[in-house]
Amino acid sequence: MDRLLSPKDLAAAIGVSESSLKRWADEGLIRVTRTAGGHRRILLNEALNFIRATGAVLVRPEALGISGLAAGAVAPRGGDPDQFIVQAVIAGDLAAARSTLLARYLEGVALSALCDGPLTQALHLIGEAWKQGPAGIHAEHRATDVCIHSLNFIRSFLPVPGVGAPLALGASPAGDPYQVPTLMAATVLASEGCREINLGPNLPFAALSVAVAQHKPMLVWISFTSAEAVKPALRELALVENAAERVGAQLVLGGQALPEGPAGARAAHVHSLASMQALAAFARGLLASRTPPAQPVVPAPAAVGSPDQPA
Ligand code: B12
Repeated sequence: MDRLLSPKDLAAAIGVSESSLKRWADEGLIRVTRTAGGHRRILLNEALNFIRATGAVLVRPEALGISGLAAGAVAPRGGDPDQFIVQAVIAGDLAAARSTLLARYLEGVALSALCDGPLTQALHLIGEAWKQGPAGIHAEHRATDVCIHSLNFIRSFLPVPGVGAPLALGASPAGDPYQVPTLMAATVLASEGCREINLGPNLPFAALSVAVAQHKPMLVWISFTSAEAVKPALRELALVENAAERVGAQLVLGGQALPEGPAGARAAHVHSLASMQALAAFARGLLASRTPPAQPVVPAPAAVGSPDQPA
């Protein structure tokens, strides 16, 4: 998202004066670039990070120029926005699903919570529909597509990780056709500051092992959803375990088809986790153990989230 906003655009979007916005920029609270003529400009992603980090309220979202964020496209005020997302995914209403998801993300809700919450709830509910015959199957495909588009939409607004950011790489095993859970893992890890490579569904472990050796990630994830694919995959898991160990990567297993219970004789670098929030917390722990603590660069929410004060 290379779009540039003027301080006036962002000020209008969050209901503060242009002079306050310029002051925050000059104090380094929000990063700006300068035009040839010396005017301040703010990258759209930077503006969204600022809104999310400070808890600023979007009073005129249309000023950001993101189509679909305007009132009417997102959950009506007073309603439960997560249930609005659930219903939008089930109904195949991409515009409503992705806009409300972005609005929730900008309110400060963790992407991992949105994945574990409304997106998964919608897919689980729709999973009952296929039992009622062919009419339900097309709805599964449509809901899957809505989730994929919505996750990629959010992905395009995430902070861009630096070239040196740790890498996470993952997939679903051979015979497992499910696209959403492995995409969720990738997007959640990106939202935690990782570079990510999602190799998608139906990937043989021999191929995953080669990718691990080549890219040397910090973290490898595998998502198991298909009950048929999980048993043969687990018999071959040693291939990926060994590849991960050789490059010093942590291997994280998850998904509804993964058998519950103790990991047995699994190696210390192999972990089973139950949710996207657990994956996010695990990644945060790994990242914190590798990088020095960052200095806060944004003001406390009250300083910019409240209606404007004179500059
Ligand atoms: C969409 C869908 C399909 C689509 C997939 C489209 C696609 N390209 O992705 C299609 C139509 C192909 C399909 C096919 C089939 N499906 Co289907 N499908 C679903 C459905 C509705 C959604 C799957 C999904 O994306 N879920 C969303 C994910 C995010 O939810 P989750 O897996 O619970 O993930 C959470 C955690 O497990 C965890 N997690 C997941 N991965 C990872 C990874 C890591 C690293 C970590 C830490 C955590 C983690 O975090 C997630 C968020 O909280 C499910 C319903 C359901 N309950 O999930 C049925 C479901 C999985 N399907 C089912 C069945 C029976 C089938 C079919 C046999 C018949 C059919 N419906 O046509 C075939 C078999 C396919 C195969 N080869 O295995 C059953 C499986 C029952 C079982 N256990 O055997 C389900 C549960 C439906 C049901 N209620 O009966 N399906």
